[in-house]
Amino acid sequence: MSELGRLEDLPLEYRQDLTANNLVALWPNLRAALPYAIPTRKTKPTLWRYADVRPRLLRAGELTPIEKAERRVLVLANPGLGLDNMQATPSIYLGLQLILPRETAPNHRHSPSAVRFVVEGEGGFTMVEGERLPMEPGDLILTPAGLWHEHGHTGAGPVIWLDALDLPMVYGLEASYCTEGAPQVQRNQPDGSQTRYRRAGLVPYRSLSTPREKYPLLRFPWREVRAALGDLAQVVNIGDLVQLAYVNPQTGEECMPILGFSAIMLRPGETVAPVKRSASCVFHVIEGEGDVEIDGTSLRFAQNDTIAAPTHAKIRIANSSSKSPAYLFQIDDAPMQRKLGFYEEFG
Ligand code: 1HN
Repeated sequence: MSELGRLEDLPLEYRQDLTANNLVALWPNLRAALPYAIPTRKTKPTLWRYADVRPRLLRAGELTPIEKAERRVLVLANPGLGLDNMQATPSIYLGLQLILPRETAPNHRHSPSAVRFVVEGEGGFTMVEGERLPMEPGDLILTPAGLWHEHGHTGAGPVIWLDALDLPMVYGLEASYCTEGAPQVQRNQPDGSQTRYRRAGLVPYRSLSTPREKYPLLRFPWREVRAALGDLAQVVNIGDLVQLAYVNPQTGEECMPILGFSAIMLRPGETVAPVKRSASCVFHVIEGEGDVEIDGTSLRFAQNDTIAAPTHAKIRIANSSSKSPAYLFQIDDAPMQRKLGFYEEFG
């Protein structure tokens, strides 16, 4: 491997002339753009403690009425990527959103795709294209690109959920925008997608002869995901991952185009070392506590905490309880990387 020429090796007059003509010599920059063996990663292994975020989010509820916020969110921003860029990883936007009783977050739709993972509270709902989806702790709700969505809260006490969006990608492509709309009229069966599609291996008969819906299933109830993980745990060897992916029940493929979603169960006392991957990822702790090690950085996690890991990271996750399982919600950008043809696992 030969040493590449440096910028300083070029005459000043030539460099200035290139600049004046909007030209850049590649060779002094080539190794930065294309490092050997492993990408340059600015993403820092980062943990946001729910105990730190929650009081600040509730304070936002006092300081800023919903009308002044549209969406009342504190963004989980990775310090390695610059807080203003609002990236948990290069591809994943994360925020914790608060809605208070009787508030509504107005109807809109946009080019980025979003999911909501409910963290606490009862009585929240999201309306998607006229379908009212209840939001119970642990539920995953999809609001894909282009679909109208609004939120409301008819219960008591705060409702808080984790928003995950592919915003960094869509914004980076200068393609992120939104449209506002009048409040939706409820027109579908409430929670109808879930009623029709939630059982793996069973789909509505009519769906076989009608055009594919792009997003047939919009809500994945935690109660059922948790039970399915418990069943899977009976047949997976200790130390192997008990992990279920949230997919489109008609195609079996990832349920969203850019970001992927899955749930992991760690049995009491279990430690797992997921295969090293080219995808960046986030873990949100649904239940339990333990330790995660990301590229040598150790982080202790508790319920509702959220953790970001860079691409190509070496990860180890340990459930520190010898009595109770731990459950994690995982977000990654593997769907996008697979589509773009460079997804890798380094087994
Ligand atoms: C959005 O539409 C929501 O609908 C939340 O609740 C957070 C962050 C960036 C762009 C759109 C929502 C968002 C967002």
